[in-house]
Amino acid sequence: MVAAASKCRVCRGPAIIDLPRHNAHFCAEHFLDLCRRQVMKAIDKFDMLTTADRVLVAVSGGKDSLAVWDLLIDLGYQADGLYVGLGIGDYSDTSADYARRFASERGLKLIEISLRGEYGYDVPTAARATKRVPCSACGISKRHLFDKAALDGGYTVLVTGHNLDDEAAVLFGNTLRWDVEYLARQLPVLPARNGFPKKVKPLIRLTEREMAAWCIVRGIDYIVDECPMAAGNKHLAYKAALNAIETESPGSKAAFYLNFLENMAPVLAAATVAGTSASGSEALHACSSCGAPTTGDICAFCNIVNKASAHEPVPVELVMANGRSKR
Ligand code: Q46
Ligand code: ZN
Ligand code: ZN
Repeated sequence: MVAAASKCRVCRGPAIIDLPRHNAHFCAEHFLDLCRRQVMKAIDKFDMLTTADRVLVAVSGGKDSLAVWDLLIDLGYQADGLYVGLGIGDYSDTSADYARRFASERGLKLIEISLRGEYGYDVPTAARATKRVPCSACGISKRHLFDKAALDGGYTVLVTGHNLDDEAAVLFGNTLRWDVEYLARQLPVLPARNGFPKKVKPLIRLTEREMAAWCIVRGIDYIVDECPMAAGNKHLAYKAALNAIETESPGSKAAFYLNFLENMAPVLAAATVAGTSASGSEALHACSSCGAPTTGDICAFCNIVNKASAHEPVPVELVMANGRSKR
């Protein structure tokens, strides 16, 4: 990860990681300190959490969600985990094992929900039955179940492990299209609204690489493989483009996203309040099937449940093979 002779910026001891955007190297102890400080800074700046909150962390078994759970516990927050079994073949089986092991080794509570066991479908089948791309069916399912679990469990905040790379990639996509509605909503805190819990992203100041390093230094095992259904997802291309820019100009990725939050998000928020954007203008009412907030008669989740649970199970390989041939 770093040249042997490099020294920690703080203690001059042997460094384990170089962080070009900070123009510095760090030893294990001071790297962990830097990560904690970045999380505390994000939490403070956006009023994400207090130690009185009951926090639910959505965990996937990957590095970011396990790292954010670990960081919050380390910083003194009360946080339980939530794992949703998406039924994406071996990937889901393996990722569940990592999430369970992390929780049991630390004596933490992990709530588990199985799409197939409790709702009669999985993500590959939902993609086929609804003719959606897998990430769309998956995202609708996860968002609904995260919200429901947080509200049913009496949690005051739902945490996700989205990091700087994730948020910068989404911002890049929204900016390429000048999608003002999405840009106006791209904030690291969404306040609680009727039927929705408060949602926060404490890792917005830390990168994927830093979260992988956090897990290695802290001895956290996580699923390294990407979800097989992510192949072809535009966000991967946006991340690659941003990484190429970052290599040429360290710090660009953080400046792109964090300066958006600082300089552009307030302008968009003011424009939205003034009524120049249609975002949030559609009235929400209760889904006639599950009661969740929706603009239609039944919500997108119930629509997926209805179609996918009636469909014969579709193996992940089949959806991927068809997806590739269409691209
Ligand atoms: S799990 Fe689901 Fe992701 Fe896999 S199907 Fe797409 S959205 S890539 S975070
Ligand atoms: Zn040091
Ligand atoms: Zn519903």
